[in-house]
Amino acid sequence: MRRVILISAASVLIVTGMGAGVRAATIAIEQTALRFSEKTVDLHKGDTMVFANKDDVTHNVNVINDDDDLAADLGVQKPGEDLKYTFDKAGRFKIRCAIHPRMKMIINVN
Ligand SMILES: [Cu+2]
Repeated sequence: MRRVILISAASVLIVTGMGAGVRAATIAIEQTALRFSEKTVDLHKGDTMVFANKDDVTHNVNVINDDDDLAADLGVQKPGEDLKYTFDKAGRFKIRCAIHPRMKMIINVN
């Protein structure tokens, strides 16, 4: 069973694995008004991020690793479309929109 955690500016819900061990989580954030809804998100290895485009414009999420190399180009993301990316490696990742340079956030994977 996978858990979905929605983080929004209004509420931050953090659910940690209890009892039967920690399972990979899915964390959802939104792209709204040409911004990511969180500046920083902390993940565990194996967790999946969902980027939900709530804007009426196309985005293109890039994942950039600590060496400033492109780890993933998630491609064209049309309005209303959700993208998913699973972080299998630890590190600090910069998330950028290739179309809108001011859209930035950080994902720390431990
Ligand atoms: Cu964009």
